[in-house]
Amino acid sequence: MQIELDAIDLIKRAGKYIREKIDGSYHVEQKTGKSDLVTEIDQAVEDLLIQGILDRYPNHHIYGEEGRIARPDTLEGTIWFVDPIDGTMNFIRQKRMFAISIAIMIDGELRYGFVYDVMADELFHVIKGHGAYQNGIRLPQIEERSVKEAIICMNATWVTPNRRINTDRLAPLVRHAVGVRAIGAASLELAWTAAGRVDGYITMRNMPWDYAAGQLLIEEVGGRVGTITGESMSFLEQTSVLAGSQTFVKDVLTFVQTQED
Ligand code: 2AM
Ligand code: CA
Repeated sequence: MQIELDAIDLIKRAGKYIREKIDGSYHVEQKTGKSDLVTEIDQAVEDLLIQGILDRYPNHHIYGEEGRIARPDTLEGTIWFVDPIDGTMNFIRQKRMFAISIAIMIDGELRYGFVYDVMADELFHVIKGHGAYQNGIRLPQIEERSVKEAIICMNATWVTPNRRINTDRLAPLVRHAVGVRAIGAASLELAWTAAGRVDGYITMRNMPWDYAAGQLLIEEVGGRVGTITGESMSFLEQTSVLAGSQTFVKDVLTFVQTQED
């Protein structure tokens, strides 16, 4: 499919650009706070991707994290959800474990997803109904694991007092799980869930460009993605994300509901 080849070509070119720039100096700015950052590189990569998409597909819409182009307010037509660097903090401080995340939605349906781990040169990609792949090798169906068999990707923020969820609901998950990991890049945490390296991902705060590509990867291998209360995604606003196998998601929903008073 041409659109798939075009997306991969753009992502690989953007990845090369990031690898060339990562050890140079660049300007860093805070967006909503000290953990929500943007650099000149994020912006340059978003510009490069937008230009590449519009050169080939002038009628398509783009929903990009850095807002370098007006965002659509409906899901009609073809929309590219673009995160030029998912895990900007990792990009700046760890210099690894960040991704370019792109999802393509056609008339409200996710059809293509790409998560490119730039420093590992590892591309996860999915075409709805035609398989999910890790560097071209097809991923098997997701393993069905309950919380007590699972390694969960989750940031510690959500089990310390916060304004989005009562910690009594999530802390028991940490106690029951085999282990908890935090990568710091939502799209990679979702791709790793699809690839079976971890068993699920939970966050209280993601935007569509963070989760859309990873969501399709997980769904294609038989998993489930929704909000922490089990609803489906709107793709237009900030949301919680609960992702994993059918068994994992159902189990977490029971935990969260059991903790309700
Ligand atoms: P980012 O690096 O592209 O901003 C862990 O921080 C994950 O949450 C990353 O995927 C990060 O994406 C995302 N994230 C950080 N701040 C966020 C915010 N204010 N809203 C939504 N997602 C955010
Ligand atoms: Ca980003």
